[in-house]
Amino acid sequence: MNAIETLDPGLLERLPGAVQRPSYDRASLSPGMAHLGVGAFHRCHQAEYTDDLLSLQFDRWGIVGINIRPPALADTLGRQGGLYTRLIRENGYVEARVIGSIVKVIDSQDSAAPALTALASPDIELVTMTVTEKGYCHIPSSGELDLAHPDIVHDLANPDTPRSVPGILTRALEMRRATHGRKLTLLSCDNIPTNGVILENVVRSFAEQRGNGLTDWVAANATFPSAMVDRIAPAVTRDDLDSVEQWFGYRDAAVAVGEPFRQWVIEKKFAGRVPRWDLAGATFVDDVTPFEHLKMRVLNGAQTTLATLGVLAGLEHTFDAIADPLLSVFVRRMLVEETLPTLMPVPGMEPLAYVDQSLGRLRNTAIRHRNHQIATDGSQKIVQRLLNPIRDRLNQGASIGLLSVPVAGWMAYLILASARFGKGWPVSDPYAGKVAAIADATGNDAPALASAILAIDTIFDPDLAANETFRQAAASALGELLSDDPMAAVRHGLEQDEVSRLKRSKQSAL
Ligand code: CS2
Repeated sequence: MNAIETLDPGLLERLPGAVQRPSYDRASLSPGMAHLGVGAFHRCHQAEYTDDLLSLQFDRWGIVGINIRPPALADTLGRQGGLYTRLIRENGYVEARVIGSIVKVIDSQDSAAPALTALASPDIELVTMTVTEKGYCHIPSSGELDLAHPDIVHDLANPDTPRSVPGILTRALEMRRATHGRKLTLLSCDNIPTNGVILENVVRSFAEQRGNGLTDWVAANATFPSAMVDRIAPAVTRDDLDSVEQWFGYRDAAVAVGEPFRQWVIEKKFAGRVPRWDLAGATFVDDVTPFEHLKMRVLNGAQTTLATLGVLAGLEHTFDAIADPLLSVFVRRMLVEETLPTLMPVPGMEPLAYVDQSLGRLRNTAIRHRNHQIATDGSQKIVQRLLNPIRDRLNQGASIGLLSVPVAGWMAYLILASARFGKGWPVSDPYAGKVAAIADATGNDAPALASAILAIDTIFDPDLAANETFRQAAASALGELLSDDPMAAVRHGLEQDEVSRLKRSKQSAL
């Protein structure tokens, strides 16, 4: 039997016909940008847009992929010369393409030195990043750098050997100033609100702490555009790797799987040259805010709602949760009744059509996005997905009964995982320990639990946490979610919404 071949540059010319390959001369592609956080999302999004652009307009825009956290890249992408298969899947449909835009990978998990050398190189004109919400070391409720964060404390004491994203980027900017002084665009591609502003905040605050005039240099030589990024690309599984081998006859350790839909809206705020991703389907705009609110509140809001409520209902994936008739009615009603009225007009998008398109995307059974994966780091996600729309609704004097249910869902998800409640699902969230301690100390008393969790002011801004309507809605939903019939919270949310709808329509008829 012949040994199975592994994807590498040598295999490019011999790929099966069903697999598309780069149409440009990859051997002459040189690095011009770096990316921090080479996960499934980057491989399905920025790297694919760049690959599209390179075949339309070849330029010096090869990507240097850097990981400062696990997994290591050397044994997967590294061995494959940066090549990987990107599968687009929708129910029974599969499209395969080998992406060539990553020209080099760097593992910098043990020491920041390799990352710093790459980021400080004069060849690099742009840094993009997907480092997850918590990578910014900011306080979710305020967007400011968390100076008490252990990695920030470490990095301020040891600025030459940083471990955090703000510490590494600031050190790289300092090295650029000291060596060649070239400008840099730093483009966040994470789902945090005003991601460019938050990135700029954390780098500026870190630089301020360093002193030495770095803040002025950064203000004059670096920009931090905001961006809205979108494509559902869950963590890759062994099954995905096996599928490529079965379908196409080669082994690829760095497969990425995404849905057909993709979108990228980028603020036009560049320090120098950037890739013309607008030629490849991205949109360059003056203000990303309306796009960002729409995406985070609708698509991501629906995902978080289905994830935590889905786990509580015993469901595994997003598509399982949205196939549940109750959850599906709930999530659509929540988005249409409560979320949509908080959105600004978005050029070229009809909000209701966007809701239905988003929910349609979540029904894709080939995208096996686990509810636990989306529930990961919920504390870093609920502000932009649920709490900001709740705040806007309260300011409008409007109902929040539906949006409060998934907020309680996040609380219940962490409470039930605690030793005292003992559901035993493994959770990963920087606030898991804090919520478990509250649960252990409080026991099964929903109002007391909700009250103690709402008092965490780094997540819940104090004005919002003090709002009686919100407190009551969260506490009552939490009580039901912790009961033997968790979906009662969802049913009651809908019933109450029905009552207030009837009241509203009677009033408007008078
Ligand atoms: C998901 C996102 O895990 C999560 O938090 O909600 O990764 C989501 O799939 C992407 O934002 C879609 O663009």
